[in-house]
Amino acid sequence: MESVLEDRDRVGVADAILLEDFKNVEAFCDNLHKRYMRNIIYTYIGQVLVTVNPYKDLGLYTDAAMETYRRANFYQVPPSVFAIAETAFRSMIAENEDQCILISGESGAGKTEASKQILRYVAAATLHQHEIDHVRDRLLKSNPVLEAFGNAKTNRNDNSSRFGKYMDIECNFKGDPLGGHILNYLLEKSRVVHQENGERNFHVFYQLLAGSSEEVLAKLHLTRDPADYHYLRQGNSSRLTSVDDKSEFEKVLTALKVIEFGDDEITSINNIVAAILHMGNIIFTANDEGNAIINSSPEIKHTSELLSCSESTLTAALTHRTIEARDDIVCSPLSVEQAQHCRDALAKSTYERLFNWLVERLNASLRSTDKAKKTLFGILDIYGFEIFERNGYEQFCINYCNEKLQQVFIELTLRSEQEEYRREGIVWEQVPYFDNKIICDLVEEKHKGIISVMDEECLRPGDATDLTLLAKLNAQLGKHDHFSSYETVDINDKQKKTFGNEEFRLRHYAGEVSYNIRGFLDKNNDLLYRDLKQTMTESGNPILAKVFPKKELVAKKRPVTAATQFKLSLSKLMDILMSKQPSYIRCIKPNEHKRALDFNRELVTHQVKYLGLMENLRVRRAGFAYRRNYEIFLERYKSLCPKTWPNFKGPAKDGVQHLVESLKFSADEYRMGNTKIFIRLPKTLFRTEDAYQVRKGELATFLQARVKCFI
Ligand code: AOV
Ligand code: MG
Repeated sequence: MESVLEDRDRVGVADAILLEDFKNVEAFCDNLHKRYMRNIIYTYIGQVLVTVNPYKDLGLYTDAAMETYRRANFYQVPPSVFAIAETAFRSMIAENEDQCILISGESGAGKTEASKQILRYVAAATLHQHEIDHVRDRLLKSNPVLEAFGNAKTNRNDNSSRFGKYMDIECNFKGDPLGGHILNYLLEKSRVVHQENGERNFHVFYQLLAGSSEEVLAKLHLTRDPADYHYLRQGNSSRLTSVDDKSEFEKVLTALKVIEFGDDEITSINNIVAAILHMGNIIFTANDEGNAIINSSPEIKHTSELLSCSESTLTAALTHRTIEARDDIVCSPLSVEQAQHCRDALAKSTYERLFNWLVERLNASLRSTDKAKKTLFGILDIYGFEIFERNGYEQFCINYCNEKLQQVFIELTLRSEQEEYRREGIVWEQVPYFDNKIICDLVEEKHKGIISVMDEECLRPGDATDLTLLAKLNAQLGKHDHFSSYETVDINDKQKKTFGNEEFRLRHYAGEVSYNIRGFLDKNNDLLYRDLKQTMTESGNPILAKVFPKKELVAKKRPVTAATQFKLSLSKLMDILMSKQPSYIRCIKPNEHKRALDFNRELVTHQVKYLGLMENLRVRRAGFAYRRNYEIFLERYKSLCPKTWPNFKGPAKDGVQHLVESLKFSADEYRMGNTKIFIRLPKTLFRTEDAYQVRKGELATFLQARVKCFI
């Protein structure tokens, strides 16, 4: 607190609630800017932490720094992710209540980095004991493994999360980690077979090539050069300047060892990753009848060898489709284009299932055997909102997910605020804010939303295409305020020429995004032909045999579509988050160039606005900017009133009542709640704090004088 007051001009305020001009977004951004240029990337809005990505190592996360936050009082240490972790952790222990840390912000804003520091902090919270160290190591090492398989370079972030992740750390009553559990959400698997210019495939492919020994490489029939593989060269960007694939691969292997993956498991994984690379190089040509045939023999040979399946079965499955119609079985050849599509579908599906298997395998190793009652500490790190030059089905899902999270933020910050006032018996004033439920409904509403229309079109037999889907969306949603497309925009509208005719545009909470409809139906259907499934169920690779179970072949029911599955899993996630005590970290991206000390005002202001930070601030301020437990308030300021100094015997609330009378707070300046004092304006607090500083000075002089008397 002292530092906050002393350095206001130089480093701004540590809590935006202390800003005089709290309604002004300029003042808010000024404060962030001032701090950012002094390498202070953290600022609070009450209990919410706002971070601005520094794009450089500020040395903030040392063990010593962590120690500073242990058992420290939230307001007496500088803002930090560690303070958020500490506060949530303490309240988990003290109140025995499940916690969750929600980290949001757009792609590249710093969510994953923040989540890693939180995990580190919680994992390091307890003393070293053999069994706990074991769990702790596994929790920490799950990160590099998942990042290798689930992160990739995009044009927004060199280490972009391409899956959503929610991790629970299970703790006993002392806060010792006993185990953990990871939930993963919709991996962007299309990346396995295609990357936009400037982007890469998942890290693990490059790591395997750069980091394997010559011997392993030879066994996998691989070369070192990513450019040799169709699935790696489409983005024309195989090198990362920021990380070294070789040393990253070593870290992944070490992590796998710590988690006790067996050598056979690691070989199985490598075989699958390598098989996918070979698969991408399989070339189809047309025979005289125009049907696809494979004549690139080494690729299909290596692929089938590494997938441990028969070469002839795989060849047949890649070039034919068998359809069972009642009692008849018809096997028809595929065109070259269809065969390529089949090959890519197999690559995507195999990779996705490998990823899911990895998560399950990590969960098995994190599963606690301890029967003690557990409290959960959850950390949510998802893919952030993103807009690219070309946005497809994946961006649609990712941005929908961000809309849902914004809903949680709105509901919980307002709800918890309301509840606190109610609990404490204080009147609440409503603050207007933009509720993005309207956009969530547009996407997910039953029978009406985009997902429903899409599913209907997927199920419609016959001539459904992406374009018929677009026409349906236009017809059914064209009048919605947040939906537009070339067809639905008025001919006189200047905007009209900005629309492509294969696009629809959504006005998201975070900005407008145009989605290209191409691929929507296919990706939503997410079908893998039976022939390929069957081939994989017969694989001798134990992981593949597990992730392609035979029972899938006899399942009569059509699997739910990808978007509906995602919608259901997000809805479950919302329930999980709502049932816990939330803490928020809101990450801001300062510039588009991944550059340090480059604070783009326009960009930051836009994020501050759409994240709802100004409303958040206003809500905190509309009522009472500061609130403090009676005990803590009394302890700090007791020297300011003769009746409470040096000690007050009696309930803290009575002591605080004496204090405020002695400080001459007017009736409007404060309220006495059931357990806390609420102070309306920061200036009241400043006045009190100033008085305290003076008093502290006096006391110090007094003490010094006394000391001198003794010398
Ligand atoms: P994201 O998780 O929010 O994006 P990251 O956490 O991956 O973003 O951050 C992007 C990059 O910014 C990192 O790789 C670091 O180089 C840098 N960075 C972020 N936070 C810090 C920090 N506190 N200190 C130093 N550098 C940092 V995405 O996963 O794309 O939505 O899908
Ligand atoms: Mg991330």
